Amino acid sequence: MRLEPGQKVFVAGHNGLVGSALVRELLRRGHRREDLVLRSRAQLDLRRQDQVEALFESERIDVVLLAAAKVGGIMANATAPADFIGDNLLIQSVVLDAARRHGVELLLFLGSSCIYPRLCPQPMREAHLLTGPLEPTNAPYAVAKIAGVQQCLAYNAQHGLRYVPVMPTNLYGPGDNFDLETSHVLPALIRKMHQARRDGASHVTLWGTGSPRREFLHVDDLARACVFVLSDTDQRELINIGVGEDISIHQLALTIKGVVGFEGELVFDTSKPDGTPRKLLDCTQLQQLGWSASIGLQEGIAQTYQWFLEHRSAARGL
Ligand code: GFB
Repeated sequence: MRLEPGQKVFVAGHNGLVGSALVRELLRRGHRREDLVLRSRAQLDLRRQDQVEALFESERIDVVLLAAAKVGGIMANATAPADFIGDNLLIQSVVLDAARRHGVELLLFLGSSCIYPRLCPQPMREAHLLTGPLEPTNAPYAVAKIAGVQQCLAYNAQHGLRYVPVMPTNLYGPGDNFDLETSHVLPALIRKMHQARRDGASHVTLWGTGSPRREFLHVDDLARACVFVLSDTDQRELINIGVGEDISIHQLALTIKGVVGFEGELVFDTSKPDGTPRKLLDCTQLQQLGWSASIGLQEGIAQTYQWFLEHRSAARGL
């Protein structure tokens, strides 16, 4: 089964960074808004089996895009590990179980590049899953996501379904979380540099040494890749989604500094954790299927900064 307009598609987590991008991409590809099943967190608690069951009973859902998850940056993972493993295990097993029992044949599950071992050979291939110890700062989250990947593959094997686990690299874009305690590095640095410029501050403080390397994918590219994989291929196995190159956190900070126009110094607070030394995905499989990212990092940061300026009052964490 492939994703196509006319099907009833449940986008779980449609108000989040990934879910909102998936909705934009579905509409761009000809899906009608009235065919999308969308529920806010206040309307539906995905951790609650009774509520999820009631949704599947009331709507004849054909396809599920599971973009709802408890996510956050390095400090959020460290301070709320129970939520990161507990909420994610609940959400994914409740939704996958309900989907399967209600005859949903096609589902998208989003993992994260932190499921690969901390010292994984770079770039990281799909086959590197479960070949070594995890990064401790996000092990509870990674274990939950690994369970989700395995659950999809097991459902496919046992029930002949197409529950596709995709593995995105670090994401950013419009709708991101700009809360300095819980966000990922890219929105945090946009906000820090913006405020420093506005206040005439002499420096901005970064966490860690600045030497870890990360790969950043614009969420619109991610959404295009996900809809491509479901609509234009028969992929069922785990597949990486990235841009194919990484940069150091220090280089990222210099790029954001240039976009925002902050002219002060960068200071590194080495009492804060670095996390995984490097996370670069090998995207050969996706390229062989015919897809590659198109939004460059400088362009994507400029566009995200513009979004931040226009939505400051509404943006999460502000
Ligand atoms: O984006 P980030 O929080 O997550 O941090 P991870 C990336 C790197 O940026 C780390 C550094 O080395 C941070 O120490 N950094 C520097 C900062 N300044 C800042 C700052 O102001 N805020 C933040 N947040 N970081 C998460 C995982 O790992 O990424 C999750 O914890 C998930 O499980 C997600 O995989 C994609 O890339 O280290």
